[in-house]
Amino acid sequence: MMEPRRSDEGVTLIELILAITLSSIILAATFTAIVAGLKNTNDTNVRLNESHDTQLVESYLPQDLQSATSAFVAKTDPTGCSNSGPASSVNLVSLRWAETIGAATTNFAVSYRVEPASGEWQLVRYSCRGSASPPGTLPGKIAVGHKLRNPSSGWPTTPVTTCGTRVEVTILEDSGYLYAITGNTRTAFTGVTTTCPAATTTTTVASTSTTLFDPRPLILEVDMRDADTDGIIDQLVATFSKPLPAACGGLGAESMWSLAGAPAGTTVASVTVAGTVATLALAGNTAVDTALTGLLVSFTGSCGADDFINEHPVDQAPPVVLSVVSQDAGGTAGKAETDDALVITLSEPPANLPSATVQVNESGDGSQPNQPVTLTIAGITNGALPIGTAYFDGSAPPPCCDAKWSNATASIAGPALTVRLPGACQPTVACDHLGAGAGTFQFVPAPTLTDPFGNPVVNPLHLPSTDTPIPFQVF
Ligand SMILES: [Ca+2]
Ligand SMILES: [Ca+2]
Ligand SMILES: [Ca+2]
Repeated sequence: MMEPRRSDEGVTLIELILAITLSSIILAATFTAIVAGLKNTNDTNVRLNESHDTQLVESYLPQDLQSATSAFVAKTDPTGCSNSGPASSVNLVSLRWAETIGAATTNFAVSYRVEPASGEWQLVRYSCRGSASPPGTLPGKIAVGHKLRNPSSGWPTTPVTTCGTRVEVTILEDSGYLYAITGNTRTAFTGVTTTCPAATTTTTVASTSTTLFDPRPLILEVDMRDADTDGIIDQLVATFSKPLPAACGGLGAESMWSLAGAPAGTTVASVTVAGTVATLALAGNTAVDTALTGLLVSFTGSCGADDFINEHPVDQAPPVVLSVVSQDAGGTAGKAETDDALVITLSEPPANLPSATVQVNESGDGSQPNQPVTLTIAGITNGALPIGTAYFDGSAPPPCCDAKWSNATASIAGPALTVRLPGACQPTVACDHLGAGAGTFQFVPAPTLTDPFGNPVVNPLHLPSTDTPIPFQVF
């Protein structure tokens, strides 16, 4: 089975996404999760249920461990969020870390607690994020383990042990099934006094379970999409751990879902269920914003799937090109002059300018009039883009004709990306041979130009339009 992608609270999402980006860099984060202590049981159903829960915990805990830079294992440690959980809950481990995307640092806190709910003891993952440390935002909450033993009865004295970057969490199910999940953290924890544990050994605990438990579908990931690429989020796609009952979709199912931090007027218009996936069509959103960093999704279903609250959706909505404008500061439209600029406005700020200065090239065969000329902006255009003809003076001597600006400035202000020409070009011919060009232009973004979550910028309308060619003079 493929490793389930989980989003969970933005926390883990961020981690997931950054893990993909940084995994090749942060060798220390190299992660191995093992499930140890599998116990023989004669009851196939119990074993299947146990395996299922193991997979659920595995889909969350190891990734949190991989992100974490500090841990707290005291039973009374709070979640690290503004909500400390019910008084009867027992903390197994709290994890904290921070991630920096662009100029913003976000602090994360996750707590795994054993607490009573729905007539059983559950392993509940609290998570929250925010600019404060520790974050005090509304916590997300999801049950990742069911049918656990009462924490006051029979659990290991020290269910969480650490050694360097290795953390092992032992969980005791009500059936007597005892298992451990081990992961490696990015850096060795501070503030953890537990000494290195002995290697995990298989443990058999007397069974107390008399009721088989059928695990319900549990949320693995919520994705946020802009299906028609108009810059407005219009769809949420929720993936669960197992197929959803029919009652989770269709008429009335939209009332099970609630949104926080969505643009005014946004509602869930309909829910379509297919297998493990619920697709929510949104209505009423008019905000051009493919980031929606404050959006939280909650599910309180009566359809037979596990509830969750305050899930940060995974951003799968690419930045959309809304406009492309050429600014002629030098006075001759179509001729590259000092302070001329190209301004590309997007539905969200791009995350990764190649640098504050970029190389701009105008290339073409100017030895003859009206030959096609191309524009290349390193890291911003997808290679050399045609910009029309007659940008060069055909009287220029050979070799002809490339003009380069190696120190053009690139800057981002909100969703606007501006590339501005410096004074002097570096020609293979004299810059005074540059003439005024004319033609049509279509901006094709470099695939490396993305939002913070790696979605490449798209130009679905091919602005400025060349589908219906219009005159567009660059610079
Ligand atoms: Ca849309
Ligand atoms: Ca986005
Ligand atoms: Ca100009």
